[in-house]
Amino acid sequence: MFSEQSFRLDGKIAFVTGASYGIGFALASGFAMYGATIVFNDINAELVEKGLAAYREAGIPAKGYVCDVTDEGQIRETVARIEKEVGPIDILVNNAGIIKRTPMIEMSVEDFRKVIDVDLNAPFIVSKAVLPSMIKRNSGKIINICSMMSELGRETVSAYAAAKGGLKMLTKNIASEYGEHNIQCNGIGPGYIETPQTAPLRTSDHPFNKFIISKTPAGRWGTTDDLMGPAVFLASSASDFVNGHILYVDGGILAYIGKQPAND
Ligand code: NAP
Ligand code: GCO
Repeated sequence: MFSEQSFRLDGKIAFVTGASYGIGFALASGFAMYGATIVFNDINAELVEKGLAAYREAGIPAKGYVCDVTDEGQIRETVARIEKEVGPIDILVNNAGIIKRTPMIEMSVEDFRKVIDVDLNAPFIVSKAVLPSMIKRNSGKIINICSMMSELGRETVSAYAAAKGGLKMLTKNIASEYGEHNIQCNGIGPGYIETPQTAPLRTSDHPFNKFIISKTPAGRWGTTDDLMGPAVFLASSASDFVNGHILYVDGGILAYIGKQPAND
């Protein structure tokens, strides 16, 4: 029955990948505000220590694990450790991701494969490791961090768009295959958000900066705060009948043809 408690996450354990900083850190912080226990990983000890310090500063008693999300052995071991040391994972956010901006015909196959590995293969690997326990408990939430590039292409991001387009369909497939076990798998598609990943695009002299602002009805870049409420909703029982949906949090980019350039 819906109530004001429906958005609460008390007693839930949330595992957010790649969450030492950036979007992952923000989503985990939002979950903590609503009562969740936070577990995260990152690719090296330095980043995990950086993340632990940031969570401590925010008053969040998070636990951090060092592992590479593309390595199935490391992921299986880490999930087993989390379930032993903290408890069963109720909420999984496949957030860890990379991007390589190179014209496609100049991109090496190795670089293309690396982006696909982190941004698409890893969400498969981590979800595959977490789902059996969710099935046993007949309950679970998986949130995949998609992108504008799940729907749109642009120059230099062929590998990233291919991965994020695939992640949209992996999200729908997990929803289809495991929905009968009261598991909801949805995506969040952030627009253009101010994080280290987009920092190169936000320099004052970069034409992309003005371009994005002209393409966004909200007339601004998004912040990680803009993503926290949608993530809490998808992690909570308030969204128990939302499944296979990609929630675009983009200030309206996907709805908008773009502002007409001023007559110079
Ligand atoms: P970010 O600042 O680059 O953070 C990504 C995190 O994932 C970093 O901590 C990164 O570690 C970690 N990571 C990368 N590869 C990993 C691996 N193999 N194993 C474990 N951790 C790994 O990115 P962000 O901007 O916060 O984006 C987070 C997610 O949102 C990504 O999936 C991204 O594609 C997506 N997204 C971002 C935007 C945006 O505008 N920023 C918009 C839409 C979607 P390192 O520091 O070592 O790389
Ligand atoms: C880019 C940006 C985008 C954002 C995001 C948009 O180079 O176009 O990095 O890909 O990161 O994915 O939703």
